[in-house]
Amino acid sequence: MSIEAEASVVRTARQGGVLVVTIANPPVNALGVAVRQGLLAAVEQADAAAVQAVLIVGEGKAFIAGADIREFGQPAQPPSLPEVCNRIEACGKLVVAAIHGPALGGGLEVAMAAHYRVALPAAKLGLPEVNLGLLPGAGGTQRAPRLMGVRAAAGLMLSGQHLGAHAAFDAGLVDRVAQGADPVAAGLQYAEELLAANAPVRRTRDLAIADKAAALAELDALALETAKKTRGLFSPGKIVECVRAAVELPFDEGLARERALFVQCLESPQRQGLIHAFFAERETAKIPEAKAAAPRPFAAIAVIGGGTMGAGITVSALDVGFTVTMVERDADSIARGQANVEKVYDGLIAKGRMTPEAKAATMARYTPSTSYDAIQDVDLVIEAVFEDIEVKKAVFKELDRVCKSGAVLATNTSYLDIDAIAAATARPQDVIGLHFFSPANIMKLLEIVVPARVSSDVVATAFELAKRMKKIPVRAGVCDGFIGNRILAVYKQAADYIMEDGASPYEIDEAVRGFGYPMGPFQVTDLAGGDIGWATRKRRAATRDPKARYVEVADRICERGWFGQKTGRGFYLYANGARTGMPDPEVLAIVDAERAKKGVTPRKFTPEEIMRRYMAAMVNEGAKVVEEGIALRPLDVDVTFLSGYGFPRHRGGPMKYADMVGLPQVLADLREFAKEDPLFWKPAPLLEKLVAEGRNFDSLNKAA
Ligand code: 3H9
Repeated sequence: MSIEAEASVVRTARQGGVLVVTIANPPVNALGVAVRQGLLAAVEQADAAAVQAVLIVGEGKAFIAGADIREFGQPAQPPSLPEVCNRIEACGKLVVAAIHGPALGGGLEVAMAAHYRVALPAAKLGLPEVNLGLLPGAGGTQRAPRLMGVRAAAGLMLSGQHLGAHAAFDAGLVDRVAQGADPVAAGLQYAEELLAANAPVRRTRDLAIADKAAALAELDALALETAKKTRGLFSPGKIVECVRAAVELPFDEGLARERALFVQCLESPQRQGLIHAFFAERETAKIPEAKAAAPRPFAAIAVIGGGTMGAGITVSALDVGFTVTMVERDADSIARGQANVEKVYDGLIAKGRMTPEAKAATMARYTPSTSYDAIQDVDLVIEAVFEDIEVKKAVFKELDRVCKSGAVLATNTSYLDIDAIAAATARPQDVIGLHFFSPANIMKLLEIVVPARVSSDVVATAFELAKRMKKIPVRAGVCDGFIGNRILAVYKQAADYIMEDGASPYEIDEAVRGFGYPMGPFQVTDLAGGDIGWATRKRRAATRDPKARYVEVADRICERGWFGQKTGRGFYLYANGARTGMPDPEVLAIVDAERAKKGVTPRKFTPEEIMRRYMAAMVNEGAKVVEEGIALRPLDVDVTFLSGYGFPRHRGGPMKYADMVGLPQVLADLREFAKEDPLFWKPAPLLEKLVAEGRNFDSLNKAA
């Protein structure tokens, strides 16, 4: 790093008796090595110069968003952030931090090492390291409890939540809330007032923690609660240990303890998985079409269909300020559609999360209609009718008839051929797929399915819609099931094989939960309704490879009318409307009967054996999806599963998981399983190629 570059990311300038230190490291002023060096040099300069105070501010939108996450896993470069924070705190001149935007992680640690803090209205203060598998490692675990008390500090670190300016003031994190958006003006004014009042240098390290005995008792309870709530996660428990050190140890020993535990977190595979997830979620929006074309402008949206999906999509659109016209085929259906929308808002009102006035204001942007003519002026249509290609084609013919030229026509489908739907119109360049997940107003994932003839600006518009709706978009190509449901179908099949070969559905669900999923595959089937998968299996029966192994257990269950939770019975028993199912001996008898019919002698599976197969199936299909260009990169597969299918975030997604296990190991597993069933377990050529070349999936993320 040249001197000029160092100088440019941290600038110093004298304003009267104050040395203004400006961090200018776009986009978010992360604390990379040059910033750390610059900050250290600025404090040295302040101590040596004839100034009375130092003001630290950030340029651009952020104060400081934290350590530079890209440096984790690389060799450490001095000075370390703890050193920088300690030096700021030790400064003999009064140090003030003026916070006008995000002050997160290491950013808040810098602010807490300053002697006084002022926040402006757009400030956001937080210690979100836990979301990255880390803990605040630059004194945050020792300084936050001294400023805000043990319980509040632990809560801030364990939740990763951000506090606004006023909440931070109430919590004791900042000393003053100022108006406006200019941190230099607010900071200088505060510094001058402090100087005029002869305010002392006030070091956070010297503040005492009140009532240590009570604090330790609280921490005992919190340790138990955290272990229960964050099952399987590494860093939350370490955060509690650090806070305990803040109470029990002198400051410098507490810092040393924090450092040791921070390094343990840094070296954990969970940190790798979570940081991969953080960047992957930001990469998925970087698609070729967005570089090639600008989105079309849009404000008025139409949703066709008022069922669960249509209503959920409508709520998503209303929530971010769009006007929505909902179209249904008759008066009864549109009344039901409107009721489905209102039900969501009434639920929020009942929980105290929305006022009736806010509901009325939102519903004022909603127009129900039974006529397509009502949508001739809208900019974007999302069709969400029954999942049947003929029904959808008929809707698109109508859209083609009424919609203005240039309107974007989107279909919400989970597996249908969007090229065929586009071909039903005279404007296939305007037709795109938007696969929302249920409930659409809650689930973050949006698969944006790109058919062959769509134009680039329509794809860019769909990504813009996702951004405005605060969804996580993933670009997918057209195939049966796109990225998510196509891969799901394969690992679900693996689960069925494991079941028929000897493990009970309950053992499989338990193994999958043990891996970190909130639910196992058979619980998911029961929740979604067994009839849905049954319909898909019937649809695929004609095209199924006759040589492919087919497990009939689920069909036997569905034939009895046991569709899961909604019928009180599926793979599990749900007595009296219970939401948690109990194992059902009759289901086990069905499984036994099917095994006997196929001549299978059941064998034992350990949870590890179950997961090796489950994951090998998922990764292998993921590799095929990447190879065929259905997903742009492995990270798109990862984000699909993290945000739409409950894949444990700390494992980074299936492809990242495979990289961490090692692709040679995954390939060896597939080859071993292929001895039993060569058709199902045939390794993806991409996987074989990567192993032969000594590469991993991540090498494809970088190349894209
Ligand atoms: C830490 O501090 C550890 C310390 O306790 C101890 C150290 C010893 N580093 O999100 P956006 C990039 S851990 C590097 O799209 P927004 C991001 O990838 C850190 N890069 O914008 C993106 O790049 P690109 C604790 C970062 O306005 C661009 O900036 N801090 C970092 O929606 C814009 O980001 C956190 O966990 C970073 N720290 O949201 C905070 N942060 O344009 C993490 C962002 O190439 N950051 N980038 O895709 C955030 O929560 C949000 O980025 C923020 C802005 C709220 C700041």
